[in-house]
Amino acid sequence: PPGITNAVTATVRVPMNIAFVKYWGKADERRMLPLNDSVSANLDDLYAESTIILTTDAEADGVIVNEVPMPVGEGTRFAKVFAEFRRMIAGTDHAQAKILVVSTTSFPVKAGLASSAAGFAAIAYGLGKVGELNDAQVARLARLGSGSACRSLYPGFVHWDSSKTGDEDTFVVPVESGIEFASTLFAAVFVIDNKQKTVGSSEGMKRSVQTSNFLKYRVQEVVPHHVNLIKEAVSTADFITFADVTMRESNSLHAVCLDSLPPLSYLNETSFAMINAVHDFNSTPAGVTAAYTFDAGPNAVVLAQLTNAQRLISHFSRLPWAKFVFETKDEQLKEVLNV
Ligand code: 2P0
Repeated sequence: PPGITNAVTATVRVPMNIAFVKYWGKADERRMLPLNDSVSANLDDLYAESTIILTTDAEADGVIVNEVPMPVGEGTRFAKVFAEFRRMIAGTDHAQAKILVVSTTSFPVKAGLASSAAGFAAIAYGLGKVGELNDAQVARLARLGSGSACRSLYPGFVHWDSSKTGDEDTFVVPVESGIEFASTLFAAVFVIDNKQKTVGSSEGMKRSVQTSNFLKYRVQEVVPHHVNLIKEAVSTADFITFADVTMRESNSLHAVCLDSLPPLSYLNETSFAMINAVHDFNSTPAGVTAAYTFDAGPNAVVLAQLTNAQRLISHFSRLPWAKFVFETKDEQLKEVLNV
């Protein structure tokens, strides 16, 4: 900003991630520790870009997201992240500086596509650069902003390990061969409804922890089994197992949501039509070649191997309600899809 001279700055870009084994429930709300492990991969075309400025010339901290100033006062997640960052850099030259953040996202935040995860991951990564923090500190700052944000910091598939609870612990780890497997896949994001969700994730997971009996079974039995299966599937490039676990996980999350009281119903009729369309697609002689996953909203993310892109596009183009945007690293495919 004009007039600011005494500053240290960094600009970073961090993608949003989509979970295949879902995080749903906190063991510790203050420290943002999850009840269960989760596994995700980044959608590289959907990213947040943040410029972080540490300066003694500003009067107060400030955050602007897509040109809109955000509240940063006490009780906000920004304030929590900034306070922890200041503890981390106590005693250094920048300890007295104010923090300014200017972020933009490559996707409309209100499209219901991305939670705040990419934004907080970018802020944490940027703060890590200006504050010279280590990876564990950056991941912890991201987690404080938004739990799932900590998974955006590594490429390929990543595993957020709920058993690593110490402040110095490395709790996000890349999955073996995760970069290689991710490079064979693409994601189609189906924007089914772009209205803001009625019950946010944090509130929704709190309700599930308090009221859902099925959540206990999910945390103790279902998730550990799925984590093992999906890590093995990723490292052996076994798409069928990956797809099976991904769809079961999404269904398990939404079963817990319905088992909460009052129930949380994030999926709508079109979401279920989408689920059926993917199972139809998978019941041709080509076998299981696509997988859906839904977060705390009705929009679908469909994963498939690049080799099946054309088949998938022609299958879904026939469905009048299936408007989608593609995410792919494959330049040739981008050209074909005209994205
Ligand atoms: C996930 N979700 O694993 C799950 C699946 C939504 C459904 O993580 O309260 O924004 O900031 O930790 O990370 C969304 O929740 O919640 C989420 P907080 P977050 O991606």
